[in-house]
Amino acid sequence: SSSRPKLYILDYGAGNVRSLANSIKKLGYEFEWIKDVSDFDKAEKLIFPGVGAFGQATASLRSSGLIHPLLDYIRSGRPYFGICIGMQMLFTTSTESPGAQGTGLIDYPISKFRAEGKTVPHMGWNNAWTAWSDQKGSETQEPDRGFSKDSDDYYFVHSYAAIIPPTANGADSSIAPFIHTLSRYGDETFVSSVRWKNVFGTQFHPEKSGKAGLEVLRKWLQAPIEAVSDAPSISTRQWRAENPNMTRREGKGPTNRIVACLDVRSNDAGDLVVTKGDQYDVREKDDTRGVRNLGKPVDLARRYYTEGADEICFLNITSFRSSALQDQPMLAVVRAAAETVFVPLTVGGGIKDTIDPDGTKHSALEVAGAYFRSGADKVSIGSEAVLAVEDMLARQQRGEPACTGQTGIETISEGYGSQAVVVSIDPKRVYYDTTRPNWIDEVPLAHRPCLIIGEKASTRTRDQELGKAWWYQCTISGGRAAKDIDVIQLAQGVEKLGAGELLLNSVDRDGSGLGFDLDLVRLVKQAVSIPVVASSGAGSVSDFEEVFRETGVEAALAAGIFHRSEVGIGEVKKGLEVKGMPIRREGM
Ligand code: 1PR
Repeated sequence: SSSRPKLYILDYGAGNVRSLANSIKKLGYEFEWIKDVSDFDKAEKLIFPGVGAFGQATASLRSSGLIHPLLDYIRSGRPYFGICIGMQMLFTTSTESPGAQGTGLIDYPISKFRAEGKTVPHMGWNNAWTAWSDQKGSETQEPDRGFSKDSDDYYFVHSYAAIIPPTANGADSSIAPFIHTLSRYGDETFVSSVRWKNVFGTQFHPEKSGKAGLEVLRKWLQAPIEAVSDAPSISTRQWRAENPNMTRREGKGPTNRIVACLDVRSNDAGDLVVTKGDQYDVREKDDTRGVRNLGKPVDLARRYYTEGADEICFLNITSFRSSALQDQPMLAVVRAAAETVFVPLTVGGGIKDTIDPDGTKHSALEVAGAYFRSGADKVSIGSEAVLAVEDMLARQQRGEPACTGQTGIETISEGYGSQAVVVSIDPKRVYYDTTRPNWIDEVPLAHRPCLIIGEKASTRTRDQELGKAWWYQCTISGGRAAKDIDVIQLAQGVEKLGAGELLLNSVDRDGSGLGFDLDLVRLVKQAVSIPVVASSGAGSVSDFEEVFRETGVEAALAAGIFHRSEVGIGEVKKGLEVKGMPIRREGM
């Protein structure tokens, strides 16, 4: 209604802000974008969804002349909600960008997580607990900010945070009055939200945090403007950290992520459908050989969101045939899905330098940008990553530097952050008959680090693996062509180029229901320090439990069993919970 406070969003073009816009619309609110300095005067509420790096954000705010109006806005006492970098902007400095100055409201440094014993960035679902207890010492839940239960999880993507040292004395710390919730990553406790008078901020992304995140947004949108000093005053609260156990409190997360994957392509009638192959063959086994149709992409994505998928992945499996930017239907699918799916969305297929039929060139960065603007949080690169690492290995052989700064992986991770770049790997086993004498001589030296002997394999599900050995060869164009690169070379190569996550498929296990290829997953997980999503072969709840337990991957993905409703996402989560593995409870 017209009596509602006038809401503005500050965007500086660094990433996916469409999801925030969508979630606000979904909650029934309207907003305007801040377009110039004078808009700050009109704003009665302001959200700043910062993405990217601290230094980039401050530099861009300074160069566009927005930093002082932003500061004036915050000082005026009108409500401010900063998300991620938008929250960090309230602080003075960050070790991410030495020399860069935030607004300085909170005089406390933002610093990097230690990488020992955990992967950095902290990417995934984690819980947050209110950092205050009331005078009687009981923990307050402060439902007025939407944090209802300690068990709710929120989606985080960041390497830097306001980290509280274990020895901190809460009352003395300059950050104490601002802490609203704390969270724990590995052995470190950090501030997951701040609240002070008119200022509120979350390190996590409420617009990507399912129902729990929408609730945090809704409470803030609902709060009247006058509620400026609605933060409980410091005298009535005690920082929980004064209790020495508080910063050492066990965090729950990050949780084991369950990803639903939709392979999308046009069927013979030209409609985009969700399809699913066996060993990458998506055509019916009968005489028609039509493309298998398992449903409409947007409908299925919505279903999986409701059922509690922690992440949704769209792979445009035939995009190598055409130009992704010409592929308007795929952009439209992402745009429509982002209107109803409030968990992270990954989009893959055709993310590379392309040339339209009319000769117009598009860089991989431009193609990715189009998907981010449509609502994708990450892009996934397949074939192009193999070619990039092939070039890299050749350069290294010639004694040249490994990186050129020119590949899609490099330019996109430079522009949008490495957390936005997934590499999808399609490895295929190359078998040897170990009953033959000297079989080992046939195995190229370079690929021996990923050789698995069938008798010793932990994934033996078929007798035909006995008497055999194999290594994992990378393929391109949906498994149609093989390259002389193994899965370890590829994984380590793309990590060096700046990929932030690996989506590890298996041509052999795809659609088989035989379980994940544990040997493959373990090899890759141990070869890199970025998160790995295990994919291909899930047939039952116990397959998920097994892959998390045996390999330590951060996420597991399935397609067929979800599409055919053989196993539900909630069922998978229940199975993991029973085994004591942390999961996000939404959808259960
Ligand atoms: O090479 O950058 O254009 O990207 C193309 C993308 O499309 C790659 O990520 C590649 O993995 C994917 N792709 C290409 N062809 C196929 C195919 O199936 N014919 N799909 C394909 C990959 C694997 C997973 C599948 C899991 C889980 N399919 O997407 O979801 O195997 O399935 P399951 O649980 O049923 O076993 P580029």
